[in-house]
Amino acid sequence: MAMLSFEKKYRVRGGTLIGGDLFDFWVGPFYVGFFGITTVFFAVLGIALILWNTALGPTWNLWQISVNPPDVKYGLGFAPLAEGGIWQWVTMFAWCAFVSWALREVEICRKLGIGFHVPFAFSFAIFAYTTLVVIRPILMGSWSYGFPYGIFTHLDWVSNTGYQYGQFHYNPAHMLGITFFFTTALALALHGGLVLSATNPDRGEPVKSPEHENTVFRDLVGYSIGTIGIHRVGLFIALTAVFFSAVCMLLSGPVLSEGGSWPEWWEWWRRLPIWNA
Ligand code: 07D
Ligand code: 07D
Ligand code: U10
Repeated sequence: MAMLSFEKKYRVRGGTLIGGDLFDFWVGPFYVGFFGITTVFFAVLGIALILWNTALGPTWNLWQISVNPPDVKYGLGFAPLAEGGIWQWVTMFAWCAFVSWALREVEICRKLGIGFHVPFAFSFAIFAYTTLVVIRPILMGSWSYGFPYGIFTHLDWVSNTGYQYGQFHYNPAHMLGITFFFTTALALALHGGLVLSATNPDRGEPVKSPEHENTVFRDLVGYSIGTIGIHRVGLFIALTAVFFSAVCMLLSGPVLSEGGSWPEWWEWWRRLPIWNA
């Protein structure tokens, strides 16, 4: 996108979190910054370790490559490199790369003088990842509970972990996570559709106003949340989806112990005293 006059004003020094002018410049379209360097540093180290792990065998098939967490017997200690130690280092580097990326977003927002909504949102993704590979394993006493870094193996982990609780769909926080994810898709479809319908008319037709957009929903359901409101609600439902996903995994294991059953959890409902009244 050509934004040359804007870039002249915006591409000036300042706003960095640490390091002052160090790395405070752009390479092509990318802002570099101290945290750009740390992102690249940790990403390259992590990728190198994944390549090394793959070189140890047994396959170079992209779909089957997997960096596996240590065995349960290593608990929360360091495991030998070839037996899960690499997974532990990849986890640290990945986490540092994700946090560096978030801090780079913060610096860019500071330079622009805008809010921190984008890094705030990304921090929820980091929180979900941290829940799965750091917080939950620590609460359960072993790094073995983290998920393996492989395209198909991480799917196996999700499936296996799900079946360890009988029927994972009965996990109430999982239900909330799914509901908010579905709602996010609905809201984005409505928003994308509505904006295009008003602002991208047929050739020769005038572009319509936010009044038209509001009216569609006032006529349809009696209320329009408005043009700023839809972005607030969109951010809220997306972040809430991720938040409840993290909660659903904190409940599965640390609270409802392994081998527990989510369907049985719902017995509290049948045990309510009102049914005996
Ligand atoms: C579109 C933005 C672009 C990002 C992309 C992902 C890599 C990994 C690494 C070979 C929406 C880039 C991928 C860098 C390559 C190696 C070692 C984001 C967009 C295109 N998953 N997951 C995928 C990750 C978890 C689950 C696809 C990452 C949890 C299910 C891709 C993480 C659980 C399914 C992928 C992560 C889980 C997938 C597409 C981290 C619960 C699928 C992702 C770091 C959350 C789908 C084969 C996508 C698939 C899929 C990446 C974590 C479940 C490979 C990086 C453990 C059920 N996951 N995932 O589009 O086709 O995201 O899998 O937490 O069905 Mg996964
Ligand atoms: C963790 C990703 C973080 C990503 C980061 C960034 C890069 C860079 C570079 C592109 C959280 C990575 C970036 C690597 C890439 C470039 C250049 C996001 C994360 C930091 N489930 N389930 C969820 C559904 C079942 C199970 C969440 C649906 C079964 C388990 C969501 C169904 C069983 C876990 C969800 C369904 C089961 C989940 C995932 C339907 C299996 C989790 C979204 C319709 C038998 C996971 C915190 C998420 C979770 C999770 C949806 C079915 C098990 C709500 C719709 C019944 C074990 N499931 N599920 O959390 O909560 O994203 O994770 O059947 O661990 Mg489930
Ligand atoms: C929104 C919006 C809105 C808009 C918008 C958008 C939301 C108001 C105004 C934005 C939306 C879109 C554009 C729509 C599409 C987006 C999605 C569907 C989301 C998913 C996005 C992707 C899949 C793209 C992912 C691409 C990324 C993350 C870029 C990758 C870039 C890099 C790796 C370089 C990063 C630069 C850094 C860290 C700074 C330092 C740079 C250098 C030193 C120079 C570069 C050096 C390198 C690249 C080498 C380093 C190597 C690395 C990191 C490892 C690479 C891996 C290998 C395997 C080699 O609301 O409306 O409109 O537009």
